[in-house]
Amino acid sequence: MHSLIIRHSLALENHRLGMTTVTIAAEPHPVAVDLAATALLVIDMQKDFLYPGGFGALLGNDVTLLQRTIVPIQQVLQAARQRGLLIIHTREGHLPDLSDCPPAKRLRWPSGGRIGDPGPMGRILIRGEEGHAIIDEVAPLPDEIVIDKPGKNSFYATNLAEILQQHGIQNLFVTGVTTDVCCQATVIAANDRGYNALVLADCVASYSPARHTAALEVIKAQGGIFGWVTSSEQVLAALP
Ligand code: C5J
Repeated sequence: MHSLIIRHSLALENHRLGMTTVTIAAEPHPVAVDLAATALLVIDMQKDFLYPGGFGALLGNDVTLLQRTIVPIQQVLQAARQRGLLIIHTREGHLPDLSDCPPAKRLRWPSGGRIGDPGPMGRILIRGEEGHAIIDEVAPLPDEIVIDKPGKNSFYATNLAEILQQHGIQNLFVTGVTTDVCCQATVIAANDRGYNALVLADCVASYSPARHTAALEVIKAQGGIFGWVTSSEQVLAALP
């Protein structure tokens, strides 16, 4: 927590010096962001979504399609850490007694593939189980914020809004999985709450390349109806 405050103070100091507004190449148009008011969001990079035997795999998906996000997220994480950006990781999952999991979210799948059922990495999508953990490659540092969320949208039933407000955040670099589910749900919710969401296309992935493309199309359509689509390359190139 202490070094989090120091890093954030550094970002605020840079802001005071007027050094932090950068223009990022993006679609549908370039966007200027104040880095002191920008957080990196790393959504649900959990074994349950990226590894065989997790929730994603049990739903019949090819989890290897998500793995191309790992290296670019590592690069963006490293750059964000060096520059003192606020970094927030999320994890989708439920309490062991399932009291925070609406029955409708479980019962739409056959027994054996449901949230809370036993799987090779412990109970599926349950907090504290191996499958719920963030993969080692992008693991949070001890001073980084980790938000446990019971929904797809990262604002639902979490303190994300309060955290962003406390840190004066207006812009979100959005990374993680999956593009069309938790990333898109979070971007739509962020837009309604007044945030500028910039989705890094190579740092998000779907179990369906078609749905990945479609989700990004929806986000950037109509002049950026929900936000912007950019890439790790464009963000890294814009950072001072
Ligand atoms: C899903 C997510 N796909 N993190 N969750 O159920 O996208």
